[in-house]
Amino acid sequence: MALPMGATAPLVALSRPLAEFDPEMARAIGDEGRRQSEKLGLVASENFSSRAVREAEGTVLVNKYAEGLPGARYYGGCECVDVIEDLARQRLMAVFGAEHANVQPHSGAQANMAAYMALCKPGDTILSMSLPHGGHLTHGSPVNLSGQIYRFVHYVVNRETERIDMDEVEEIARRERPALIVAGASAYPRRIDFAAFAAVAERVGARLMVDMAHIAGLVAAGLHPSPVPVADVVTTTTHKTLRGPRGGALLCRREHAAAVDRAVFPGLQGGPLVQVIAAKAVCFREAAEPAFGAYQAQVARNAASLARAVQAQGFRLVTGGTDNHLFVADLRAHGLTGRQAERALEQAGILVNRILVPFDPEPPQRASGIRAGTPGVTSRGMGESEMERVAALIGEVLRAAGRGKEQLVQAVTDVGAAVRDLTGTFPVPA
Ligand code: DSN
Repeated sequence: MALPMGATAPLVALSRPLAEFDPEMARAIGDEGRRQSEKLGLVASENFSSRAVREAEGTVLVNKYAEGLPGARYYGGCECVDVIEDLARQRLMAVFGAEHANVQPHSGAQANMAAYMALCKPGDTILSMSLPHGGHLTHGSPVNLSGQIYRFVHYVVNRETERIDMDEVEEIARRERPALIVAGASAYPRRIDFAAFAAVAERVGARLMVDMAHIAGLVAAGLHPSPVPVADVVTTTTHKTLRGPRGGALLCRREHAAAVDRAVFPGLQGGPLVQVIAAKAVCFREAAEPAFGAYQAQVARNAASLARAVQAQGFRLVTGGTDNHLFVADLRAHGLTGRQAERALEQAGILVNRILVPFDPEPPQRASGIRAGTPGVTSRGMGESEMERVAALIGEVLRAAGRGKEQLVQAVTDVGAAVRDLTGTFPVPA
């Protein structure tokens, strides 16, 4: 980088490239890039953001404080970041047809807490999906702040169908009279009937919040019914199917706008991460393009194809399949825990995560299932024929893991080579 003649020592020091100033960190980041590229990432909540998204995040915006909202900040010099945050808000509202948006939450967890804070008082009853049945930690788990501030009660899936049973949701809602009902999940492979949730909420006098973090990309593309017209507040992350930077956002009806904005700041957060807001705005622009719809349709086709092929390998899928971007395989019949399966697959370069299946007898550290999704492999350009190959590789590793150490070592060698071949053919976005 060209520095002015006579630049002072501090300026010279602050202008050193990362690789020169901190080679140890540059190497670690480079290693992570190689890992992402060489492994087959099937973690359902991960994706590969575009170069434009990453460029927006790695900018001078990291230098700016901007507490408050566009036009009403607590710092001077916010005229440029006001433009950035307004672009993000407007684009997000346009993608989902919402009346109001807040793009400041640092994460989905923060967005969920903001929604509770906007709609409830401490101690209020909230009805949400049980975590072992596909819900989320921030939907009232006792180890999460949400479960400590509010009185959460939970619905579970039906034992036979493993799907949400709206009659049971209504029965609990009538009994418990929650102030808020939460719909949305992090490991539920089926379409969620948000309109039915809204009807129950209306009948029992509750508000409805939807956490659409996992399916936001599918919703944006019209491939999953949108919660926005029927929910009081919708929360999301921006990095899963939506394929943006890591972060959160809220959408709501105009009547809740002030409460939602106040809950985010000053309720929960201080200065927003303006560099992430800029990257979110780029992601929302991508989400408005026709290519994004085609990508989401391929995510869903790939998930259906991978799920079918894994099933054909003899594995039981929770609910028998998928309507969205992910599936959950129950490994109990194969004598494997989720943790054993996750580890065996990782040795072969295939990344999934262990997960509880409905009515799981195992604790979460072991779990009986694995969750896999297709947002990442679809961003790499893989299609249905690759999904069939991936399912065969998964089957080979898991069958070998069930047989014993020696068989697993051989399978890991063979499958590892096939994974390297596949990931070499389908590179990650530059
Ligand atoms: N941790 C995310 C997931 O994997 O689903 C949800 O926050």
